[in-house]
Amino acid sequence: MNKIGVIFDLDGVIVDTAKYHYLAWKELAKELGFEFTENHNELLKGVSRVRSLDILLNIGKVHLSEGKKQAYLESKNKDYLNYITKMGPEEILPGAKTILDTLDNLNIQYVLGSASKNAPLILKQVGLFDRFSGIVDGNSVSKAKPDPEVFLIGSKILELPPKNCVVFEDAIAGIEAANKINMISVGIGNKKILNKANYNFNNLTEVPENFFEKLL
Ligand code: B16
Ligand code: MG
Repeated sequence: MNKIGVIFDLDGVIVDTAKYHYLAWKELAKELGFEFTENHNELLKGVSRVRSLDILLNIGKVHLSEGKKQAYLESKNKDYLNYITKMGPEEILPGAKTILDTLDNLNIQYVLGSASKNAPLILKQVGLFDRFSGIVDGNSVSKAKPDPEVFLIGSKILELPPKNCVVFEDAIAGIEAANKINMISVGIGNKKILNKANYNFNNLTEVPENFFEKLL
C-alpha cells in the first residue's frame, strides 16, 4: 500500500484571508493616490508580500525607494493584522474541518504550505494550529511559489517522496509548484483557471469522502 501525506495551502483553501489582504492593500493604494479593485486583488493571490507590493505599485505606476517600500510593507501588514486578529473558527472554509477529520481517521499526516508569514497566527486564531504536523510558511522559504521550495520542505516534514504528497492549492503558482516536482495537485476554485491541476474541485465540500482512500 502506498503511503501519502497532504500539504494544504492556507489562504483560499483553509480560510479566506484574501478579503483582508484586499482591504489593507486598498487602503495603501488610496494613500498613494490610486484605486485598487477586487480584480487587481486577484493578481496577488498566492503571491509573496514583497512581490504583491511591486504588482500594486505597477498598477498605480508609482515608483518608490527601497526604504519607502519597506515602510509601506510594514504599515500594510499592521493594517492586515488588525483584521486577522479578529478572526475566529467561524472563518474556516466549508469542508476544511471534515477533510482534516477524514485524514486523522485514515492516519494520514498533513502539513501547511503557505506563502504567508502570518500563517501560524491565522491558524491559531481559527483554532487549527495544533492539528498540523508542521507549518511551512513565508518565514521558512527563500523562494516563492511557483518555486516548489515550500512543498519540498513540506514533503521532508512528512518524510515522504514528493510523488506521495497531495497538494491542495487555490493559486496557479501553487499548482505549478506542485506539478514541477510531480506532487499530486488538487486545484480548489475555478477549474478553467486551475486547469493544470491533476484534480479540480470548486471547494473542499466537493472532495469525495473516499478521495484519499482511492489514492492510497
Ligand atoms: P503575508 P497562501 C498568501 O497565502 C496569500 O494568498 C497572498 O495574497 C499573500 O500575499 C501571501 O500569502 C503573503 O502573506 O503578507 O501574510 O506574509 O495562499 O500562500 O496561503
Ligand atoms: Mg492560496
